[in-house]
Amino acid sequence: MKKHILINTDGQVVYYPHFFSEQESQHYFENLNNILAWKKEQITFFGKTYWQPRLIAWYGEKDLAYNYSGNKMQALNWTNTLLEIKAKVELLCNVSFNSVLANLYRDGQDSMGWHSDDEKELGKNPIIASLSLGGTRRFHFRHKHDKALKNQSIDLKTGSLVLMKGALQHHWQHQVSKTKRTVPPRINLTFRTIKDHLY
Ligand SMILES: O=C(O)CCC(=O)C(=O)O
Ligand SMILES: [Mn+2]
Repeated sequence: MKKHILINTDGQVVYYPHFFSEQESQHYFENLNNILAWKKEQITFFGKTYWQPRLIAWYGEKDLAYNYSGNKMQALNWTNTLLEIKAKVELLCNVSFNSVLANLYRDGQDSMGWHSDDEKELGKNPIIASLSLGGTRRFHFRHKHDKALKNQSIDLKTGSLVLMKGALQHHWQHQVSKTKRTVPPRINLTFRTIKDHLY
C-alpha cells in the first residue's frame, strides 16, 4: 500500500493516503455518523472545565475504562462496523487494539488543540492508528523541545490512515486546527490499546 513517512525523528508518523477507497469511506462515514453514540464532553485543563469543540464516543472491550482529559470514560460495546474496520487496521499494523476513540468534527469550527496521546494507560511507546472519513482537515505536529525540528503538517483525506509510533508521543504534540473554509463533517477513529485497565 502507498505510504509516506512524515516524521522519522523522535518517533514515527506514517501516512497511508488510500487505506480505504472513496466508496468504502462514504459507506463507513454514513454508518458511523448514524450509529455511534456521539456526545459533547467536557475537558478539565489546569483546573478549569470547558466543552470539547467536537463530539466524541469511546468504544472498546467490555468494562474498559480510561481517564481521558480529566474524565473517567466507560467504553461502549463495539459495533459490528467498528469491529470490521478494526480488523482491517490490525491487518495493516500487526497489532491488536482494545479500544477506539471516535471524534466527529461537525464543521470547520470543531477542532482538537495541541496535545500528545501520552495518558499513562496507553503504556510507554503506544502505536496509535488514526483513520479519517469525510471532510479533509489539516493535521499538525510540533516538537516539544527541539526548535531545530520543523513543524510538520498533512491534509487528512477521506480514507487515509495515520500511524503514530515509537517515542513520538513523548517528543511531539499534534492538533487538528480550526478552519474558516467551509468543510464537510469529518469522522476520525483513533485505535488504541489501553494497558492499565481501570475497570
Ligand atoms: O482527528 C484527528 O485526526 C486526531 C484525533 C486525536 O488526536 C485524538 O483523538 O487524540
Ligand atoms: Mn491525539
